[in-house]
Amino acid sequence: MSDWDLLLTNASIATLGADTPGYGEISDGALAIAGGRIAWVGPQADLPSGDAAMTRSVSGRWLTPALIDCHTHLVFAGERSGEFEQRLSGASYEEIAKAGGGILSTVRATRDASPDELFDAALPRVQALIAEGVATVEIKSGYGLDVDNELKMLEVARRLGDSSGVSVFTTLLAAHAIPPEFGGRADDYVDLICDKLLPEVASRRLADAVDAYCESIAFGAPQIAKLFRKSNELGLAVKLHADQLSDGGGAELASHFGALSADHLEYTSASGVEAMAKAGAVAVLLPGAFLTLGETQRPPVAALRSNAVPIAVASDCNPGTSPMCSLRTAMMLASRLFGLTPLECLAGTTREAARALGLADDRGTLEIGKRADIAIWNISHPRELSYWLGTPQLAELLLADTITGGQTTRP
Ligand code: DI6
Ligand code: FE
Repeated sequence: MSDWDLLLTNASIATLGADTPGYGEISDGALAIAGGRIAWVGPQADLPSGDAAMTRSVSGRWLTPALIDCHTHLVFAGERSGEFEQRLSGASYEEIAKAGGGILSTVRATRDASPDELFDAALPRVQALIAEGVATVEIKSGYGLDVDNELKMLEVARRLGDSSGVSVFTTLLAAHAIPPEFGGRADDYVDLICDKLLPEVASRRLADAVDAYCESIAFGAPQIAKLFRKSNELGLAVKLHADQLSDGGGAELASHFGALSADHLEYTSASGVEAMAKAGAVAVLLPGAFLTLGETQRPPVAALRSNAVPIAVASDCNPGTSPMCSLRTAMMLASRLFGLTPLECLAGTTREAARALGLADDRGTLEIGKRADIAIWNISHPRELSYWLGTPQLAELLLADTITGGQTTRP
């Protein structure tokens, strides 16, 4: 038995370690992996003695934690380019939603699609993320809006993880829109979610968390409070689409229920940011939706920083507001549109994205004990990852499961 399954040498390393300043840069570094976990990392000159089943030089390339996309809606059928055209001619997202388009148009297409059709449509989206270094993807339901179709979406999401090799974490977003058959009866729909869908999802362990859309065109605070209370009772983590189009007190609401994250946040107030800081909720910023909607109100980045709220960045891949299957693009947009530094963007798609999924102890940095999902890059500095647009720079994505033959433990 060797001490290590794999030893990488001659590496430039950005550990993104929480207690290290900046990128946590190590030049002339080495990294050892055992049982799918990082067993040692540091300057090669300090490498302790040990033998490795395999040793590979990465020829000076950069290693970072594999990227994590912590907010996607990438399981869906159809597309909504017609609505994009309508918005370019002046229609608003809310107007289109109120006229029965928007999310409900994707609901119709998704209900009509078989599980295989949904899977086949979504797999290339997952593969596009993998091709740019993503090893962990969160996928939400929310285009089924009834028991069978929400379960169908979650099952397809789980299957995507099983067949693509990356870790998929699923989120029940049944409270995304009011389904047409519940028109004018949103409370009854919330009851259906709480009484039927949530218990079934929890007992079948089909979702890792519960999300909701807090907005005047979707659900209000009392409805979401009921849903979150039930989720907490069932031991499911919560997170919230908060303050995207207006300040609906979403950041405060999410914080009150101990949410892992509050996402979007363009209209979040100072008190919302303070509530998040107290609750330890991650701010997930979604520049793809900001860009696609032609939004001008930016999330309160300065307040998030001064209150030390952790900031993550995600693709929000969805057919309505963020038709973008690229986390690298989200990083570049987050720096240009929101003023995040390239370091914040990389931390936001590794360490802080892991935190947003409740996985801070498990992955997202290159530190001893962390899951060995590692991206190897053809770059000369990690800031480049938030600079190029649409430029392939991934040399290799090393997955813990590939090294262990699928035996890496999952939290
Ligand atoms: N906010 C978003 O940006 C997505 N969901 C949400 O609550 C949009 C989903 C869609 O328009 O299909
Ligand atoms: Fe979203």
